[in-house]
Amino acid sequence: MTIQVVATHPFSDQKPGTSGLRKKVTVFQTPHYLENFIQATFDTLESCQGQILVVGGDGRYFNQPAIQIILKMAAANGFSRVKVGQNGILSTPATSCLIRKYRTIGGIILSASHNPAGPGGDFGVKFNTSNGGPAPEKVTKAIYERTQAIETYKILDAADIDLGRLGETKLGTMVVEVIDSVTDYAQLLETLFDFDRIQQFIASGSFRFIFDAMHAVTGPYGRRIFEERLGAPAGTVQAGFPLEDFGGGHPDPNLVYAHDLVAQLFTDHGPDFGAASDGDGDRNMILGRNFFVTPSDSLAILAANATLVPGYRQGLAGIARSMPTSQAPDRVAQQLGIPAFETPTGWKFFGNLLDSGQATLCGEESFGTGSNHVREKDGLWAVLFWLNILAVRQQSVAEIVTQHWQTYGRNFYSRHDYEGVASDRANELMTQLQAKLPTLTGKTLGAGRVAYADDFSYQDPVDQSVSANQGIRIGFEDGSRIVFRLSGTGTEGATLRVYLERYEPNPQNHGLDAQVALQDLIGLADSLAQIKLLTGRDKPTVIT
Ligand code: VG1
Ligand code: CO
Repeated sequence: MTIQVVATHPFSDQKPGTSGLRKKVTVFQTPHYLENFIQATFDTLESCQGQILVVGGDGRYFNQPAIQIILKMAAANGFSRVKVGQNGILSTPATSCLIRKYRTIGGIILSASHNPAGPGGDFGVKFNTSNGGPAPEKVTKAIYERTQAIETYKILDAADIDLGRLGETKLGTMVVEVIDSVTDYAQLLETLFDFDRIQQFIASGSFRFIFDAMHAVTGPYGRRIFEERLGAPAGTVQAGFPLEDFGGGHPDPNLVYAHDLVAQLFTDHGPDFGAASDGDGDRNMILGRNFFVTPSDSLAILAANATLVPGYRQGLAGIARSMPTSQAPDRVAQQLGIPAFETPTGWKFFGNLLDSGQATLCGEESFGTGSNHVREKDGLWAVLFWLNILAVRQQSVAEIVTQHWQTYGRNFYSRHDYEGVASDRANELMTQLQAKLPTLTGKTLGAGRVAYADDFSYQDPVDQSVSANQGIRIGFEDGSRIVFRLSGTGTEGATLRVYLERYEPNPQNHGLDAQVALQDLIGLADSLAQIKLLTGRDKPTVIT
């Protein structure tokens, strides 16, 4: 087996976005495209010699061919061992767990999360560093710079590895270790939650739940943990086998894309609890019977109930949320007397807070919740957290949430997405909005006075790095907010995200539909940003 040094040329578009490099599959299939990005990633490491790497993906189309290439490149670059999930399957949180448990130099996750898969769909590459978390901005910047200067990459001339067979194989001098995709991760979760109690709760027969894996990566995890370990009846995990095209669906756990699950929960005789995860297993949606829990409320409720769960019995150090996430978790932090952090969008910004022990729970409005057990958001972890709380409190999801609102008030919240907008239109919208910002503070708009209007800039409290232009926020004196951002995960055109939030202390009004409660802010967002005019759309593509 010989090491080939292949001549290549830079591709101008290899800049990672909110969560790794995402492109159409056909782009990744362009000769040298994947190889360049992988070599650039290896080149930014201090040394690959003798190091261990974790590799896996969400099972989408091109996952296995990409893994074969990465294994041969890892061997040629001097790694001593690669741990790879069986059949190429590793969820994002499971990868994070493995990197930490086996103290590897990092890991590569092949996923475009919930973006559609298949030959005409999307593919993605994420690099996680030795703490198990997504590469911070300084690393993704270095990788990008390297892609712009690359001239050669190294690859071993060898046959493909059988990824279906557990165990070790040699690739040159490197060991490829095909591992069970679930075991290590399931063991970690077992240390955090009261599995016996959840098991009894399920066995009691008074509680029924379903989990929708949406034909994506969490199928094997859900079947092993919920059905085999916790004894939930067969069929609890739906769409539980990963498919290369995710069954033609869009594995984004929200009210729009998880319609099969939603239809089963929004009936009077449906299950008591329903949950779904996304393509790579890091997101979660939580439903009760006829009840939707917003991700922001979910974070707040997990925080408020954390001491009911063994892994968090000793209390929380702090709670961190992304800027567009509602302020509901801040109210819990205040009550608990612990710090609340506000970071830019993307899990990489939680890394330093978790590593330094300042935050225990983190969350994003985009159906992402997690904790210091790994360095990624974790879909199944959130579901188990809820199951543990439900098993202890023996109340319905709706009761738990409405009681939470009675204690803390309700932060009405919604996100309106305008997908597939022409990039120049979206940029114009943001530019004209930016230009208005200095004139807004102190003005009365609708029923409220503007307390601040700015483009969010974050200084990391640990390494002092600054991330500017992280979203336009308009905050009102009563705590209401409108936030505008352009997505950093799409592969076609632009997606405008408008985040709306209003605080309501009065329990008499808590039953309102969020869209009704936020109606004034929705109108205001349009008049401020000229959304209809500039996007040419009269309504959002997706409302969550
Ligand atoms: C979106 C979400 C963000 C999340 C990111 C990755 O980013 O808004 O909160 O961290 O996806 O999630 P953007 O830039 O499109 O708004 V995942 O599940 O794709 O790894
Ligand atoms: Co994801």
